[in-house]
Amino acid sequence: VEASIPEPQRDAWTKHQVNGFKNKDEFENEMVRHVETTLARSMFNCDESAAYSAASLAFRDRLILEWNRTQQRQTFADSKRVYYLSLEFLMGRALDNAMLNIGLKDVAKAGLSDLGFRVEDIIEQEHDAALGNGGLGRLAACFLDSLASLNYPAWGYGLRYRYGIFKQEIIDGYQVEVPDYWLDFNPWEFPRHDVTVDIQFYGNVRKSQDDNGRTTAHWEGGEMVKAVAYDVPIPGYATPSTNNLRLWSSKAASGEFDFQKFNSGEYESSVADQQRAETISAVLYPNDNLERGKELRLKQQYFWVAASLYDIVRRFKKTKRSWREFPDQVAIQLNDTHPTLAIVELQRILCDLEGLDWDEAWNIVQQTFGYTNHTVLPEALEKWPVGLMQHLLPRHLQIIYDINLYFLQKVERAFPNDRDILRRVSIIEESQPKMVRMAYLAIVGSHKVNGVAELHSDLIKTTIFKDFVEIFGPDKFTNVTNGITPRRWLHQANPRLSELISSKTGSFDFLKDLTLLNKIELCINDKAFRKEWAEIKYANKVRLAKYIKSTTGVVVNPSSLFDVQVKRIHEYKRQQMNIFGVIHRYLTLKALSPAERKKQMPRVSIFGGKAAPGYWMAKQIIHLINNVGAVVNNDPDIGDLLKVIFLEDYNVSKAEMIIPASDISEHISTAGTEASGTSNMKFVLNGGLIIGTCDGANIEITREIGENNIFLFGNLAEDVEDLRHNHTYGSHSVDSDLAKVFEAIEKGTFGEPHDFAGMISAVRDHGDYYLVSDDFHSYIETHHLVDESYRNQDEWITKSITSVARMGFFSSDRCINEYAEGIWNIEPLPVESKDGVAKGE
Ligand code: TH1
Repeated sequence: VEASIPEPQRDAWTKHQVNGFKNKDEFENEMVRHVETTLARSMFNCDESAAYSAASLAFRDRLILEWNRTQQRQTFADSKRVYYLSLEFLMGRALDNAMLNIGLKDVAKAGLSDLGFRVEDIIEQEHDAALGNGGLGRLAACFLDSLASLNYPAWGYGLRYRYGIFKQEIIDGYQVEVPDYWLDFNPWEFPRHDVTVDIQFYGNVRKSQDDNGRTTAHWEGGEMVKAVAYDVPIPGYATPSTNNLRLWSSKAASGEFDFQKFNSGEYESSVADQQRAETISAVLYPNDNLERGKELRLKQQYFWVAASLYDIVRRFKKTKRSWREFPDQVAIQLNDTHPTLAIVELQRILCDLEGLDWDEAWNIVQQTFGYTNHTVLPEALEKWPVGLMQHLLPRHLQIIYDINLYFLQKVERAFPNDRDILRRVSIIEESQPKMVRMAYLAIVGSHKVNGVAELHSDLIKTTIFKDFVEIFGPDKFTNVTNGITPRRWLHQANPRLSELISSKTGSFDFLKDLTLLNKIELCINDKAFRKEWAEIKYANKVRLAKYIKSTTGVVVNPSSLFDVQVKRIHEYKRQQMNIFGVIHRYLTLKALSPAERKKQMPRVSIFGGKAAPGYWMAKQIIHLINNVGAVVNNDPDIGDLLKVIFLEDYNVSKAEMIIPASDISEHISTAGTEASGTSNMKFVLNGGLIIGTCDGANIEITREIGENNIFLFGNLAEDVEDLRHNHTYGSHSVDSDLAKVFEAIEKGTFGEPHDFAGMISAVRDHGDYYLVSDDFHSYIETHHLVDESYRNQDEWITKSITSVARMGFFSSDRCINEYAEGIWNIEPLPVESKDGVAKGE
């Protein structure tokens, strides 16, 4: 049905066009209106929470208008769009970001002040949107910010989990998980009850033949679940472009209840059906860099992928183009292998539903998809049992077998004398049980495969995907080094630093072109600038110290060297090496005379991060950190010389406070294991130095900022294999300093030694897979260098300013432009702003 208003009535619409507030007065007007009508409250019961709600609703109204205009503009332009498929979007808070991107934070600040509130307190009211685990989910969020800011026609597609990543509490030194129910009041999402897709599971496949002998597959029976769209507006910075993030929520397909069952008295089973359907989008799997192969996870993946593809295809069909043009209109990026079934689903739509023949369909599929790999850890590479796939998605398994057959035939023709290569590259692993290798399927079904930092992209080409480079040639494999959005990670997290930089560079243009930061290197000898630089860092440390006092009760001295490691707890990230190093420092301090002690550089070791609930070793690490803190922080011999802090429930909004307060941060993964890392970029951008291994993006950071400005240590990726081999077959003994640390733990210095036996034996008795002992000596030595360097504050500040000046490369804007040009082949859509000036390229 045509829903457009007829021409004669349109005048009335134009006359009443809504525009949203533009100044303080109009903002206040909107605030009061929302408090009194939308929220049904008044000035007599408007607390900070209500003020947050009203302010968000006022900003949301503005966003919706630009969002509608952006969508109309994109539809009208009819150009190619990119769809970013990610199971995780770690968005954090939206209000501050909306204020800054729209450019009305000052207006809001003044308006809120008139109404009796401080803008900082109101921003603090918001609950983080935490639909992700760590780096992979936050990367997706940074990408959305850049896509909108650069005016690319782009949509994100994800799942609307009812529970995001759990909240972490620390009780008696142990991690306790609490569910994160975040949807109570969420002004940033719009339910689209009219945008739904029915998703099929289970059932069976029937084949029919037409008069021409053409066979068609029919997927029949099974279960239906309904996908309902929820849309989240994504504002660009300093542009009216507002893109869409569409999150799918699951519901029972037959309305509220199965009425027949309900009426016949089977209340319980009809409610159970409904609950089973809603379970699909109920909870985010809390594993980072680990795949556990649960059926519900596969259901989530197909549910989200099928709904998204239906939506994308529906949009394409409206353009009435021929299928051949699909890849000219649509680019789909797979954020890791989690959405790989999209490849199979598009092939199914084209062959089974639209009647294209296999080769033509497969051509379209391959041209449409790009696949980003984020890890080489074997335990994170997705594999699904063939039996499970057969049961849940019978038609998809057939298609996977056909894709594999044609692929292997091609390989056989190209490598006629190599029997083993077929076994190695087969999408089906011939194990017991047989498994579908999702990364291989993703490679075969995409036109480009990229890693996320140079070292990582090189590693995948020479290790896990080596055979595929031989088969497809090297051009299919490329690198796009990760980036971060300077809007959130500089301007929002560190407003005073952003202000100072703008005073020297002449404007806030560096937030759109981060390479402009290089201008501040010219101010390196400007005394006042350096002083202000140091004062800002100190003020950020004071703020963090206050937070530490209020949440842990521990008083830390803001003049100490703040040493931060905040990220998911994982053996490969080596928080265990850090805490062993802290224990070594403690033992060393204890052995000094009081006079010698006074000469040492005071430190605060700050940890934060969640352990996956089933990751026993990671939980032991958290426990040890807390126990060490309990001893060290209360030792009168030590005082301010060493404090050990574990910050509970590390998340995006806490990162925005912690990162600007760091002097040095730790990025110390075993070489070759951290694909990129992105917090390393955030710390340096905020004037913190880093200590790290030659891994992931640390290497490119070093290249950009210069090796004098970073503390690198440890073995190289190329040596890891040999070292591991020696642990197993050669003579191998634990580093002598580390042995003393183990001795102290085993004596009971930090509580019940038995609690930490696993951590010690992993290094001493089980091959030290993560090379903690191999790197320990150089780690400790490098920390001495850090202490010495920090003593010379003048030198330290020079390093800090120089590093920030040279961080331009790590903007996610650069990263998105590389994807757009090298993988998606899309252009930004120029925007006419209301004053008639064209923005965007
Ligand atoms: C992370 C990588 O570990 C990290 O190095 C990288 O900077 C980040 O992705 C962004 O590229 C990954 N997170 C996950 C999460 C899951 C599975 C694999 C990875 S890799 C669930």
